[in-house]
Amino acid sequence: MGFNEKQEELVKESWEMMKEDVPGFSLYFFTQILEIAPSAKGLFSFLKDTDEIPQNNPKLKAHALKVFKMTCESAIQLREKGEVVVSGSTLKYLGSVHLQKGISGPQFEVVKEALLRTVEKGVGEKWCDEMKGAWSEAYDQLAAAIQAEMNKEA
Ligand code: HEM
Ligand code: ISQ
Repeated sequence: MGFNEKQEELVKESWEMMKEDVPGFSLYFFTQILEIAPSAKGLFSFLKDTDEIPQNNPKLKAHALKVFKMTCESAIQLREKGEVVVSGSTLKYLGSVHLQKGISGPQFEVVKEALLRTVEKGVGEKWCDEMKGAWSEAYDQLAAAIQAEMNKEA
């Protein structure tokens, strides 16, 4: 399903607000993932040797940033092209990373919920159903593309 300009605008606008505090929101994003699914902790190599979620772990920050950015890109492409186009090699790579980690459908829902909570916190009172819908759609399309790649490879 394509995206309209309003939806793209909403995603871009909220991303601009979140950029102000990338470390903070990365940490919050990750905290939410673990709150919803504590067992996910063991999956992430950068958490293996710690008991706590590191406050300022550069790897965690970089990873979370990529996820946000990709979801944003996904939104922009949905508007421009009507579908998500991640460059072939990136998608292949993401497919294989997540396949190797044994990530499945329900976990994609966990990350989605955590992402939405993070955006909600990030934009404060600007949060609304339309914004939630736009981020949901952008994420779902991106997740579908990754999962399709995973299925191809499996
Ligand atoms: C790794 C994005 C969904 C768990 C990664 C990386 C990216 C990414 C960019 C880093 C690859 C690298 O640079 O090495 C995404 C996106 C998702 C998604 C865009 C959904 C649209 C998920 C889900 C899970 C998950 C649902 C399940 C909890 C992981 C794990 C790694 C990873 C465990 C490896 C981290 C490590 O140990 O280095 N993901 N991901 N991802 N992702 Fe995701
Ligand atoms: C990798 N994949 C999905 C979500 C993530 C959140 C934080 C860090 C890494 C991630």
